[in-house]
Amino acid sequence: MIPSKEKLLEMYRKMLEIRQFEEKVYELYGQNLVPGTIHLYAGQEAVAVGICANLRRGDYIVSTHRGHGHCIAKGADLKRVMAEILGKKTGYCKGKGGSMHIADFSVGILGATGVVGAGIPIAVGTGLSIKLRGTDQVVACFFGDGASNQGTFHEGINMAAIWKLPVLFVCENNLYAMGTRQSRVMLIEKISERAAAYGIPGVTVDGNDVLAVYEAAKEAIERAKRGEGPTLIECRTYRHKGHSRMDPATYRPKEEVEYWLKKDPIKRFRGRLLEMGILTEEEAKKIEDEVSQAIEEAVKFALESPYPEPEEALKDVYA
Ligand SMILES: Cc1ncc(C[n+]2csc(CCOP(=O)(O)OP(=O)(O)O)c2C)c(N)n1
Ligand SMILES: [Mg+2]
Repeated sequence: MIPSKEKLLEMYRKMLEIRQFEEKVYELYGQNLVPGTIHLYAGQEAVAVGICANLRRGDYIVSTHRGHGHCIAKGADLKRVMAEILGKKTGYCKGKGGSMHIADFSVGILGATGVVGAGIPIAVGTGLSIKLRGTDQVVACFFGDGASNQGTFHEGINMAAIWKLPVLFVCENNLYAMGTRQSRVMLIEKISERAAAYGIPGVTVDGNDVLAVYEAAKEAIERAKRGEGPTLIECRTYRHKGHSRMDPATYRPKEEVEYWLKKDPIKRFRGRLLEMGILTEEEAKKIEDEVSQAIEEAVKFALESPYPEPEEALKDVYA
């Protein structure tokens, strides 16, 4: 079922927010204003938004090193995310975590991790907690194609399967783990086939089609809420930039990059909304301007915020 007009427009706005946010981060990184590294989400927006559009505030997500988009889609505050990335005191971790450590329990963002595959057991524990507490919440766990070769993936999914935990395992297959192409490290093409090994459903969807992702998530959530357990959703997508920092990604064939740029999830969704009569050029322009404004405000807030004091370095480090 197609979501309501309001929902569709909200999804479009979120996708734009993520894209413009990431473009700004890239720019600020180039100006040496970002301590540490960054892994940009541009190109994969349909995944985070398609999944999170199905989640309520009280549902959870577990994010990754490429997590800005997940957090924005789940409702994180743009200003505090930007401030954290710039290492400022007003950021989510008071500037001590940076790009890979955004968490906001108030909107169900349980955190990100720079350890590939490490979010999977956390999501399984979250699923167990939901089951023991007897609520109707769900948890969506994002991870990449590379992470699906980690032991945590196999152990985690197996446990979630036998205990029928309400977890959505969302594999963002962007074809590469750093510079390593999926076909070099896996003899199967569809990662979703691995679901069969654990007796759960697995689907592969076009991860650049936000409505396809939305539908797959909806079905998985209904299943989870019926007590039938987890689903593995593989979303085939592509990152527009290199792996991290200023990686020029020269290991990717030019034709491949062009092919995927043509499949840009935002352009496609915009076109679809115009076609469906949900959006007019005028309305689109208005949303785009509002988003630019919000991103500008987030950057201004972050730039004007102070750095943490050196004396605060060891505060809040351990719970
Ligand atoms: C356990 C572990 N091994 C290796 C790394 C180094 N590393 C960081 S990101 C990355 C690639 C991850 O690829 P994928 O899971 O496909 O996610 P993507 O970066 O494509 O979003 C690797 C190998 C790490 N951070 N943690
Ligand atoms: Mg990958």
